[in-house]
Amino acid sequence: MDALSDRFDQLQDLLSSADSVVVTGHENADGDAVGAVAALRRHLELADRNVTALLSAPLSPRYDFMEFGRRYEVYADDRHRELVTGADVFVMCDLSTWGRLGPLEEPARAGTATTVCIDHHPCEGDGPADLNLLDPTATATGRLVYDYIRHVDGQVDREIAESVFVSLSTDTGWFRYPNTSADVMELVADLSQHRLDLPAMYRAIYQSNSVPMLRLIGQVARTVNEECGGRFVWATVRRQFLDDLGVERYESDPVLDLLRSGEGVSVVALFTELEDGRMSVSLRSRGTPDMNEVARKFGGGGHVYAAGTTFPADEAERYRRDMVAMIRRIVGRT
Ligand SMILES: [Mn+2]
Repeated sequence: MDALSDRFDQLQDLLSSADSVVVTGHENADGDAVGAVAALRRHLELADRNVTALLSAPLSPRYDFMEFGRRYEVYADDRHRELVTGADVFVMCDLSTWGRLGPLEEPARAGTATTVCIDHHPCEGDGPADLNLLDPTATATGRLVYDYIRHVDGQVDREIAESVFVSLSTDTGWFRYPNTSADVMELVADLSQHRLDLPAMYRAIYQSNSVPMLRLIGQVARTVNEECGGRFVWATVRRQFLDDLGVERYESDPVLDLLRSGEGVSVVALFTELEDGRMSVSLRSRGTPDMNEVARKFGGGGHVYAAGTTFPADEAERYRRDMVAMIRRIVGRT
């Protein structure tokens, strides 16, 4: 946090003189992106700033319990373009590449706002924005937002506590991943004092699969491929599965959780056929090999433990074969 202290001061200066601020996160916002955007939005509201939280798509219903569920807008070009291009400050959370902004990328780049990036993903260079608050050692981006709020002596109310908790709990896989430090647990103890109902939050985030989704998990489980003596497993979610089973809202996390529950599994790759023919890829490991490195070779990125990318429609099958072969080689060596 000390290393960011000067940048926190710069951010405070920037925000205190801004007439309008737009806050957003990456496309397909996960819990950390949502939590970080939510906490910063609420902080700015409490500080009497004119702030709008924009997301590129509706929140996953898993996060409907959050106060933030009623506090954001879904970006629509006809309604929000001027707001984005004319904002004084544009803050992007939990991403450090413009491409992950989805439909907000173009207006954000075209606008005159001073851009700010708050993130914990490994990033080459200084970061994409005018002011970059980057700390790849931070457990979650929500943690960085929380540290900023404390740095400027901002009030922490229930909505901020809930938001930061969502960031921490989801980016640590509900405190199961190696990034769950003593420091994180101390912060959780502090946040819990704000009447957070942790069992209810767990149910909402992790135990809210629809029956079609449960059937899909079973279907994918039947087609798991095993490599390197079971240390590497991969599977594909075909469009056909979703159509046949009537899955309306597909999310990869429950499938990934199942795959990595296998004994001795150290690397998981999940390929998902998208409607437009592209293929999205989610990679998970227990720390080695570095999933960020694998994803980067295919135009994506992420963390050591979790990374992803998207294959273009015309090359999807070939890229998948190449990626499986590459991971097989790397895992085979270890
Ligand atoms: Mn994150």
